[in-house]
Amino acid sequence: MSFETISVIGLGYIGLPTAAVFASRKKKVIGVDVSKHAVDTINEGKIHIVEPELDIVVHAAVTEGYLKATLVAEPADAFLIAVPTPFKGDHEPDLSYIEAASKSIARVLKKGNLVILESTSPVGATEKMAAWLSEQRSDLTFPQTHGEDSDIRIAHCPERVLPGHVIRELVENDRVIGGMTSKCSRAAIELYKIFVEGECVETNARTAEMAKLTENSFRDVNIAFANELSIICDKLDINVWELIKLSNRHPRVDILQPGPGVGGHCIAVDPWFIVNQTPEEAKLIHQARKVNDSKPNYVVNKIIEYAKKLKTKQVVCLGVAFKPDIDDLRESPALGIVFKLASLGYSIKLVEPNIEVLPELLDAAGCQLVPLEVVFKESHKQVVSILVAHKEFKVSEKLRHVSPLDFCGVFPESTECV
Ligand code: SAJ
Repeated sequence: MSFETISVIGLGYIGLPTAAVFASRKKKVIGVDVSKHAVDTINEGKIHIVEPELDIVVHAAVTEGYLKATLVAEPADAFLIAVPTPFKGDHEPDLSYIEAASKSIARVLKKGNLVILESTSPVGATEKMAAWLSEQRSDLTFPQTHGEDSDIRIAHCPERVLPGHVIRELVENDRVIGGMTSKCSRAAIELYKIFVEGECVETNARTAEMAKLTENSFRDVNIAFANELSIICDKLDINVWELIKLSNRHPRVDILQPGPGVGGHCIAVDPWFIVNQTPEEAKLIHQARKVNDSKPNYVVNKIIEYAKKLKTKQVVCLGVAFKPDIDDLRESPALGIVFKLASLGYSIKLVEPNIEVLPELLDAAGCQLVPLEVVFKESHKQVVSILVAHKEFKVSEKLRHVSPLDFCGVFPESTECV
């Protein structure tokens, strides 16, 4: 198959880098998004999200004429859908963005096209997407009814890149390619081989969907284990960081790090897709979610306990991002901790080296963004707690000496670690 024009639907954290990398390989790329702001920004050669190196790749792709963004889908040889799959209600996956994206491309589909679902999805979502496409286009044949002879090829190829390292990981990581038929898989492999230097491994769509959910659930369960250990160790007066370091010296043990909870848009979301589909069976995965979701509350209680000891209502929180060395505050456990303390009448100062202006909601909650130096003034009259292991905190000798409540092992040898 020849892929000269590639369309990417959804120009967010995954779609935009993917579109830009295809364009950097001199393919004509049409990016489609419902946000006029995103479309206009990209067409100016700029980006509307934060990701290292992405600005350079997008700028080059747009100025050289290989990438353009539009609000309405146009014909192409291959379509990649990379829209969000959040959950709604009681952790039920919300496929409405995939449905809307499918309907938006159905109109321009033609015989020989390849459609790929990249969005992290519950098992069966690719089949649903195929059904939505076929409902719209009864003049075309699809793999669910015509197998290898279908006019349209369909596959699920989940993204697996780590925010902050997207451009490198897109190229270097192996890809799981799950076609609805073997011909579909082979077409998708050919497409990804345009820029993927890792291996493209063939499977079916359902296994590919489950592989992605499994990877993130594995990480969630491992972090839950570490978080549970941290609570047990606190009770037994053991330094959890030392404990994990020692245990990890075993050749077959590799425990992750405890923290104030699990944030971001993936690890805290994807395991629910498995729990939602198989609630009776997914007991461990469900319990891990509960352990990680309850950790911020545990942290709040530890801070309150310490504040009572110091007879203060002043708390300094170090870090608000959802993980170290990024500026992304969305779905951050630290944010939840800060809001809870503010609602209980604590006066909160925040140190977040990765942002310059406090988001409105934090401002409205009475929080103040301050430089790290503030911590060293009257530190005995305030609870200093580390919520994110940013590099700026790790190198501060002065910070080590104020004995902060360290919830993420910035100073692992300290006895105040919890
Ligand atoms: N965290 C811990 N302890 C650890 C590691 C992480 O508490 O030892 C916390 C982080 O602080 C953060 C959360 O977990 O709050 C998630 O961070 P992360 O770095 O583990 O993962 P994400 O959400 O940035 O990216 C994950 C990655 N998945 C895996 O590593 C299996 C990435 O490869 C996926 O592409 C991404 O999810 C996604 O989009 O699904």
